[in-house]
Amino acid sequence: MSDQSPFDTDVQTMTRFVMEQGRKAKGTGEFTQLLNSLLTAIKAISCAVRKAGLAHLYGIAGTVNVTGDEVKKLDVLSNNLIINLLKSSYSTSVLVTEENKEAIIVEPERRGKYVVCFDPLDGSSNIDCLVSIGTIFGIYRNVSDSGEQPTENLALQPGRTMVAAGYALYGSATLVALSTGQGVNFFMLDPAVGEFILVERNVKIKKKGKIYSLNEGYAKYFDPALTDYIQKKKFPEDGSAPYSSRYVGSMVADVHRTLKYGGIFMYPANKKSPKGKLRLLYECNPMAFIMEQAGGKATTGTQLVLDVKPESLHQRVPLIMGSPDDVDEFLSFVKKHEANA
Ligand code: AMP
Ligand code: P6P
Repeated sequence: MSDQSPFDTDVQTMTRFVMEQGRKAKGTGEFTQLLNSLLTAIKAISCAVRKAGLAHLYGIAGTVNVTGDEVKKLDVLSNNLIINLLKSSYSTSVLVTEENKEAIIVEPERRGKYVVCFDPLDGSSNIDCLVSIGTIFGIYRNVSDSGEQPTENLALQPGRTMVAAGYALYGSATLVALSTGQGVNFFMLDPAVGEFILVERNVKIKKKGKIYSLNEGYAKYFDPALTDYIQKKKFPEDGSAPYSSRYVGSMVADVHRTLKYGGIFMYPANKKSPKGKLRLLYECNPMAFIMEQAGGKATTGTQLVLDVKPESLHQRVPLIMGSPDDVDEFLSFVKKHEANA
């Protein structure tokens, strides 16, 4: 009798996908353990985000994080979930999170060979108005000699050395974008089953888009090259149509839209924020890894993000990323203005 059930009885869940990749990699299983533990934390965060209004998780937790942002209860809960799930995966040795000034050195009895840098709930200033928010993570190998006491310096590796990176978007649905270096895959959470389902394989960004995304409220502080570039997006001189402007103010939402629709997302340096606002280790590097794996480009304006040698855990870098032709066009304006300077 043919299977009449409406359900796919062989659905490709993220857990299966990660285990299959693990088998192919002929690894010890530690990396698979790390990814699946992280996914459990993300599912719990998604559940909390969707219940926050009812569970009174909104509102200020009464503290501020290392970068001076007010810490909201969901931030605290998300941070603790990821720390606890990663530590209990026995696969990590150093954790760097936006919410903790110092790196977390995992106790010896639970230590593994990976370093994870993460922003547990990015865009948290948007929590109370229900705008999409997200989790961002980057995974490195612990490159210290075995037996050596791990330190925060293990997290100061260029993004290019990452083993994997990704993000979770808590939007109209909960989606995870993951790359382990062989392209980008999208997984959507089926809340009925509590599993992420593979929905898009080997995602590629458009070569050129029609959307620019940055906070134009800072136009007063823009440098001449940026002002010139944005002006040309609004008033093209080649007879093409102007670009659309889209800006959510929640990095994961803005980057995911850029990945899906093409175009350019920018949080550039400006006179008010000479290094930009976004943090290298747990915002720019993971997103740059994903963007490059999807055929996009991510630059600080002077070098590729993934080539930056980090100097401190919470350092900021300017970020311009998206469709390669759009990023290259922006860089041509930088070059033009440098030549005229
Ligand atoms: P492990 O021995 O489990 O720590 O894995 C060693 C290396 O194999 C990892 O650092 C990854 O580069 C690769 N690998 C292992 N498992 C997976 C997986 N599930 N997905 C992708 N790559 C993996
Ligand atoms: P602005 C959210 O607070 C965040 O860290 C990113 O998610 C977002 O891209 C950026 O700040 C928005 O900053 O200055 O435009 O409000």
